[in-house]
Amino acid sequence: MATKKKTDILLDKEQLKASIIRHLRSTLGTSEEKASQESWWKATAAAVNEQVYERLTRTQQTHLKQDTRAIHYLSAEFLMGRLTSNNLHNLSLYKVCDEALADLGLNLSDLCECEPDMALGNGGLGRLAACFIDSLATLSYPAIGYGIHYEHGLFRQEIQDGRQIERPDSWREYGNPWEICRPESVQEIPLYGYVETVFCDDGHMKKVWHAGRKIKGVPWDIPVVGFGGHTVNILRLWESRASEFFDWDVFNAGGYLDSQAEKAQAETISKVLYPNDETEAGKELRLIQQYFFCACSIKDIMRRYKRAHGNDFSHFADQIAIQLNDTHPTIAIPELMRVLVDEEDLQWEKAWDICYRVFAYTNHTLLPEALEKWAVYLFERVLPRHLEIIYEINSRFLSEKVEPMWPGNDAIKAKLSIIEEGDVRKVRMGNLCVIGSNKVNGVAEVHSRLVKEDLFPEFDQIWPDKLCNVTNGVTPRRWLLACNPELAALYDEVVGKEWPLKLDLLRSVVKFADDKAFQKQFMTIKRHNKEKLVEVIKAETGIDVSAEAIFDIQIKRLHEYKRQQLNLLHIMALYRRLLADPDYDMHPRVFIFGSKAAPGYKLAKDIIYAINKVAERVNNDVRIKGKLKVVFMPNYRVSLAEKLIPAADVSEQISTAGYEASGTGNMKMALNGAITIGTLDGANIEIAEEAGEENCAIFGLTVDEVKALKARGYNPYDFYYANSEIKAVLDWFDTDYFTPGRPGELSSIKRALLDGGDTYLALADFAAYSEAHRKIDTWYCDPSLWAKKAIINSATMGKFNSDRSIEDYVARIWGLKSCKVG
Ligand code: 8GP
Repeated sequence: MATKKKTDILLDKEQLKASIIRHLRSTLGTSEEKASQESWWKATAAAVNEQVYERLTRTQQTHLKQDTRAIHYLSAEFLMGRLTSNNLHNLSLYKVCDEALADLGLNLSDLCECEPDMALGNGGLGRLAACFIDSLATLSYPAIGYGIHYEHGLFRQEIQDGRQIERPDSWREYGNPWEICRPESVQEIPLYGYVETVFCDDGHMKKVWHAGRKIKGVPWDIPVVGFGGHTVNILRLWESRASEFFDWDVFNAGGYLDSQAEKAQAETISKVLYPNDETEAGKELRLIQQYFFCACSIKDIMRRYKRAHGNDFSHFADQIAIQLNDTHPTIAIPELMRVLVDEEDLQWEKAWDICYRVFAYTNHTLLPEALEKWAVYLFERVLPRHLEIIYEINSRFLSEKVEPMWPGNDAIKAKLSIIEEGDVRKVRMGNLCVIGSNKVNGVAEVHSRLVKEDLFPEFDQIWPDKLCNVTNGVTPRRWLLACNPELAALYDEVVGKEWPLKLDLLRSVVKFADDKAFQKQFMTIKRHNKEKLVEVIKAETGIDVSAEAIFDIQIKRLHEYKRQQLNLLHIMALYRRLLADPDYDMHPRVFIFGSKAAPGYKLAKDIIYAINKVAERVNNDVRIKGKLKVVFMPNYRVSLAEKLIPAADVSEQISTAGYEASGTGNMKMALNGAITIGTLDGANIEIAEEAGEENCAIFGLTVDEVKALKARGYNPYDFYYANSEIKAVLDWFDTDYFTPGRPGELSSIKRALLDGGDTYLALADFAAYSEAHRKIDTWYCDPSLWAKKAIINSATMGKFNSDRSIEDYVARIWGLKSCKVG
């Protein structure tokens, strides 16, 4: 008999049961008779952690011994969701745990519901980071994620009388079994103060930053279990605390209360995630958050490097790669320069060469309001030494790169400079990122093209090989294996059990797309998932929907460019058609939304209100015979997405072309057999390439047409007067039809679409969108045709495995070697 490898999972059902009970008693301090569901969940997590920790230690030992190059993924957001089912799946323990708990009279899915989501991110960018660290561990790459241990993640959304109300999210109020505090790796971070120029004995000049205060950074490690359970990497999140350094000074001066204030201030830094998606906040606290986690992470990276290489920095850039997830961690560039030049006494040129080779930057959006800029006066106060360093980087860049290429061209210099001139001078973090990184990537083909052509064209001229593409991906472990167990089991049967690692294997399923028996199996699974969602909808909203209907889902942050308002206009148009003709020919449809709006984004919140008000009216109107339902699911989050996505028939991906960098919900829904109704934007283009355009409902203006229309001068009134349906629907917003007794409550939407100029061209795309929906309806009425398209969509999404994205990063940017943990 073959002997088991060390990494094999050794637990059987009885052992797991015994371990859970042992933890229930000795870790949770309770008994089988008294234990709450929550205690059982934590005892289960503790039992699983025995497996996790052993593998974590083994991984760290292997990485230390092999001393290979590692990637450090710096991100202000990691939208992890829940970890229990994910960890069980990745350790191949899910089934055995399910059975062990059943023996104990418990249900694993119910226990999983006890776990609060780790919502330490806003949306796409944060969820991408979570998928990437899953893939890095799965592919056995030495990697560490660095971020912020927010006490409060993204706000919990309540809906009161149709309006979004934000409530604090307290994900770790009662403890989180998946995190480990590491007091042995605490860091101290300077802030404020002044810079002194010191002349050393040997005559050379040195800059010394005298900090005004220091903040303690306490690391919390979340183990990241790769699929197969061999590699367990970590996600290290920094929590801010008051440092004794400062407290004692104040305390000794007799200012106990002040010391309390300092403590509160220090702890404020990691208190809450900024709830902005794609817009910058420009607040001092946010700059400090960014510096805090970057400085802690750079210190941590230095400590590890020095453990192996001492003060010899000649190998630094060979050993260390740092990925900047958007501009939020840009300050890591001048911070590494500061450490190398001021603290390690490297010459500027040497330090810059190292920095340049270490850093790479991913851009996630073209929206100008997302490119971060900080007032110079703020920088000077909070990070005085960094401002000097940025000036030096800028002056060398302008004289060495810009002047030779565009001699005497001040306009280009002004455009490319890290410093923006004006009433308030500003530091442009995007420019600093491009100048300080050896690679810059966009997140889908079309987005990367626009980054090159529209956002950074001159940088592309200076460094023709710097700008590149890595199309996003999603982890098939969470987004198919765990969230859609029936479909996963079907794929196990048809293509074997390797597909969660090699998603391309699903392509062989295409040959069954016409097979009636397979279609039946596939659509029965979809039906089951829809029936489960019917229950969730009822429980969460009280709304009755039928699984007979087409489930049409738009789930993503609320933003005008994502065009939930276009979806709403079309729903209202359908409602009108049904009122005008109760026999209007359409298959029953349920439109489902899940979306949070940034708390300060008034129009986005108005759109949520309008969706809810239209829903109320439509859902209770007996005249339309239940043909149309509208559901707004409150508090959209990862764990809710896991229930919605497997039940989607139609995936709404309707951004104005050129604005959605990639999208990743589009990939998840198609993978689970939904048909995309979408514009040729972001990764939709690549999805349509893979699935075949005939299997998607593509509509609307293309990127080039959007540009051309805007250049010609777009006037939404042209569409308002030319299309009577658009006019009627828009005029409806001014009445009290959806808000009885309160006319005008929804008028802001009409105003934005007409007088506001309809920035995102909803009216221009309306007719095409409506036509695409008719096509969807016709397809659905032919069950075999629909099943075929759904199957092909699911089977052809192999490209969008985040493992493929990671291999692209490795090949194009990071140059890592995988490091098998034995
Ligand atoms: C998002 C993009 O909007 C989305 O298209 C893309 O799929 C995702 O990033 C991952 O690449 N961008 C953001 O989430 C974003 O810019 N957020 C920052 C302000 C927090």
